[in-house]
Amino acid sequence: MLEKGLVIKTTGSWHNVLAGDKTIVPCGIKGKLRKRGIRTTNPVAVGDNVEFYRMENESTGIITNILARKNYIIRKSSKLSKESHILAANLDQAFLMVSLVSPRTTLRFVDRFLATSEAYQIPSILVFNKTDLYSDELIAEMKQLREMYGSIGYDSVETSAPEKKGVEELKRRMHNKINLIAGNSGVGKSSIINAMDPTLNLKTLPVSEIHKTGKHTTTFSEMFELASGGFIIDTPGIKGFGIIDMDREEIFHFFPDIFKYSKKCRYYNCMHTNEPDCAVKEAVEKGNLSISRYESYLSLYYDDKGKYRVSKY
Ligand SMILES: Nc1nc2c(ncn2[C@@H]2O[C@H](COP(=O)(O)OP(=O)(O)OP(=O)(O)O)[C@@H](O)[C@H]2O)c(=O)[nH]1
Ligand SMILES: [Mg+2]
Ligand SMILES: [Zn+2]
Repeated sequence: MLEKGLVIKTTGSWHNVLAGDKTIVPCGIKGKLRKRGIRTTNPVAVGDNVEFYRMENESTGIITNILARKNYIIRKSSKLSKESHILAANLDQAFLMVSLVSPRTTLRFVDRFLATSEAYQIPSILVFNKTDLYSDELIAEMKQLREMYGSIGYDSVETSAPEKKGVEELKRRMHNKINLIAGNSGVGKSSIINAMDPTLNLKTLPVSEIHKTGKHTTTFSEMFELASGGFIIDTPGIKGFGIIDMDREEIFHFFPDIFKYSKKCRYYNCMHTNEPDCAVKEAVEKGNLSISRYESYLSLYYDDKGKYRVSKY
């Protein structure tokens, strides 16, 4: 019998498929599937909706079809390679976890992530974690940042793992959706997921230990079903979305606040750098557009040869 399922984990040639009856069926792939579609090293990714058959023994299965993807995020297999590795598919939204202390997330990192999420057309939400460690100054800074990003259209949530702050709000926002969680190593992604659903019991490490190994604690791609409903992908090794190439001339399209002002620039092909009568620069001078956002834009614009790679974060 042909069944439909959701790929929740991939390890080499095996793919764990969550079936309609809630059982998890390790599946191989029908040979023919491998040749189709985009040039990827993995034909099936976490988040894929698939059709599969169970084998006679019923404990394993074979995937025969991948249903059309709403979106997907990729990583290039190597710098020169034309082949990509699909990290995850069918994301409903992404949560970028940031912290203002230990470790401090840079705004450059935040803005690169948000621009990439715009390019992928994946709605993003900021999560300010470790608020229990913030001084009064940092609380004030967080408030300003939340207002600034909120005015562009990015929601944010304040969380603390030990205090369980914001945990219910995250559960609500993630309910019945496929959610990606990203952020620098040590900001507390796994800790917050554990706070949302202690049965998941993900491995976490003190920040001091992370620096010693230089590696993310989370090292493989897996999707977890939350007891409160919905799925969450705790991203390993990638701090952001993986690689995306943008043409230099279109980078400002992925900064909604800059894009808004760009329509009033004198030149239709204004890049908002040195051109006269640039409405973007005027907005920065008047304080209507955040300087840090503009600087993030420039840092992407002046990146190597106009192509920017998110892996450079
Ligand atoms: N004070 C405080 N510490 C936290 C909070 N969240 C996480 N931590 C600590 O920060 C350290 C790193 O947390 P992890 O959850 O492992 O971080 P991660 O983002 O999953 O890191 P990677 O898997 O390496 O990407 C651990 O020692 C946690 O206990 C928080 O809200 N407040
Ligand atoms: Mg982790
Ligand atoms: Zn301009």
